[in-house]
Amino acid sequence: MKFMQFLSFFAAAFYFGNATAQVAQVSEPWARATVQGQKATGAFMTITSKEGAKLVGISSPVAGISEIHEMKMEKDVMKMSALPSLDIPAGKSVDLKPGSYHVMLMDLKAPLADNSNLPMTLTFENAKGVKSKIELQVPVKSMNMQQQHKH
Ligand SMILES: [Cu+2]
Repeated sequence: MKFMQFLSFFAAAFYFGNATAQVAQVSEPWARATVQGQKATGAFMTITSKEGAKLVGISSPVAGISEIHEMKMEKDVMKMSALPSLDIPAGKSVDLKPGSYHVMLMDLKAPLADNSNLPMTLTFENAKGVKSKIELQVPVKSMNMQQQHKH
């Protein structure tokens, strides 16, 4: 009997955990390492949301300015522009990757060393306009590490 009680408690706890899951999930975040004097870099990740959400804000203590950027070809020239928000459609994953959407960290306070971590806070808004935050520890990788990281 005791064992059954334990099992049902475990099941309830597990269900509760799912029910209060965050509005979005972030996987495989990484940021590109910088050298002395470099003032900006990109951070990348995959974001998914079961119900759909919007990424509306980014902040990190390592950067004076953190923005959501989009990269696009315009008349054969790659251009970057800041987006006020990024839609994460329900059930789809949105890739932030080099040459596409990315987090732009500007006005860096110190170089980002390979194999370090940087704290980052993402603010999401759900369909009802309710905001929630996700705190990340983003691994910093050099360009070479990025290729090794590919599965
Ligand atoms: Cu950018």
